[in-house]
Amino acid sequence: MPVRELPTKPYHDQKSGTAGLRKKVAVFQQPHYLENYLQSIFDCVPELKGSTLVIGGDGRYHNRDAIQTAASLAAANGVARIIIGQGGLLSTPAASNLIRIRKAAGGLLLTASHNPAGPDGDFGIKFNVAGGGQASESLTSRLYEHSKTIQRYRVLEGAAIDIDRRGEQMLGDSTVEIIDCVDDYAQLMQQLFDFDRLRDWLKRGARLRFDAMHAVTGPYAQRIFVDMLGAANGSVMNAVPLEDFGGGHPDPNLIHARHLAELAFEEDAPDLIAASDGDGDRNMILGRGLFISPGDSLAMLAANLHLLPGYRDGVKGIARSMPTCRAADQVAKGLKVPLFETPTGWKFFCNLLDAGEATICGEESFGTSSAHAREKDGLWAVLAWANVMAASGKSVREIADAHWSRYGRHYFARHDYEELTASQAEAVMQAAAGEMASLAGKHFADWTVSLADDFSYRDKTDGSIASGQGLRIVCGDDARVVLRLSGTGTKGATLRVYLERYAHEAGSLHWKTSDAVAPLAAAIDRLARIAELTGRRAPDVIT
Ligand code: VG1
Ligand code: CO
Repeated sequence: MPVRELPTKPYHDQKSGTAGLRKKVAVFQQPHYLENYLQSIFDCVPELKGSTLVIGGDGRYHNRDAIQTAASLAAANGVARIIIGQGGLLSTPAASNLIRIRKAAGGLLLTASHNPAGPDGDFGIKFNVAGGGQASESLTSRLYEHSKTIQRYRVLEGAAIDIDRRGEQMLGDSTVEIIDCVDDYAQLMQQLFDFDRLRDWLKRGARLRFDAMHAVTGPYAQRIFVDMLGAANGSVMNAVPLEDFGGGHPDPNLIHARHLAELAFEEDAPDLIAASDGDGDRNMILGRGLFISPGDSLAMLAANLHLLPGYRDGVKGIARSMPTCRAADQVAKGLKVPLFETPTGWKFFCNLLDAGEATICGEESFGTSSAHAREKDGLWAVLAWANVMAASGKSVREIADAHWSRYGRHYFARHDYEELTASQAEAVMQAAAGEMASLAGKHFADWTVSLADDFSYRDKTDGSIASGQGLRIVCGDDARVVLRLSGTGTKGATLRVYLERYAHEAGSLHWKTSDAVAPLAAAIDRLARIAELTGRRAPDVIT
């Protein structure tokens, strides 16, 4: 099979967002669109030549075609070994793990996460570097710059591989290895969690329900929960990955997985109810009659992590993205370990994890994970909760109540205004930005502002500075509002408003979240003139 160098014309929109390049499928299907981006990766990351590359995706529409293209470019660009998940499937955390254990020089993760799939849906590609973490901001900007001038790409003519047949095949001079997508990941989970105890817990009657939402975690959950741990058949719902995710929206939150919230309030509800997203990096946790917000989940897992075999040495540090509520800060204080506050996006945790400074990390957007990988990990979070329950003998409700009475409770809600025009979204951000300089010391809802700024972050390891990461209005420990624009959407602009309120008096631990944050929602609406500038009466999604 000859290597061909083909001429191409650059596209000018191959700029990564919060987590990779995400576009409508039709954009990716334009001539040479994917090839251009892939060739930019091979040109900007010369270490890939002669090395190992991991390729896998969340199984969405266009995944299989894109994998053929990626393998052909990889072989033509001199990658020595290409490891691909059977059927083209690899969850994002499993891909991160494979890059680590196989000492790959990088990985191509074909996913648009929780965004809907199908011919009219979204597609995406994320390049992860050696060590398993997402490409840094500086690398993604180099890729973007390169993609704007690219003139040619290399392919292996007539290349085709059988991605369903396990074992080795040759592709030109490269070895392609098709592997079971679950094996290595399941092994990693066994090292971190007490599988005997979990098996026993389930045998003694604990009940688990996990919704894979017809996305990538189905085979992982089925293998781990049912085959290995002995959970009842039917514990895993929607376990078969489908190209269109069954027409659903695999974003595990109270809107898109409302059926799980309803299940949690049924009389005979399972003990632990959970879900993951399209590519397996997000998680949602519910107990009987109770939803655990992601910020609480991070804090509660951090407080209980020492109960789990993989974490007997305790927690070295906790990291959370800036908009994530500050529940974890209280735990860090209690454990006397550092708390790191980073910009939105998992890539900002990677240097802290590499340096061994953070053991557990989390984002309000249903992301939690630990130093075992360099991505957030949905099934890890579910197993961690199950293991804490099994080890402590407590229910989700008991764990939460004990936590809140010790540390206080952070009520948190995120209000999203979707598909705004860019100018509407900018107008809101500017209206708020214009107020920031004069806010300190003023009243905001029922509180007094202690700090108002535009968040920026300096990475201690590489000295890079990420600025413009969100406007925050902080009222001491009591309340906080953050405003930022989404970096993952593929249509219009999305404004995110993050509302947080802290309560620690005995009578204040069981309020309804929407009531608790209502004064903050009203105050930010006045300050940033959200309704007036967007013409929206209410957010589109509240999580
Ligand atoms: C969102 C979330 C962010 C998360 C990112 C990728 O980004 O807010 O916390 O890291 O999605 O998650 P944004 O810029 O739209 O707010 V995933 O599961 O899509 O890889
Ligand atoms: Co995801």
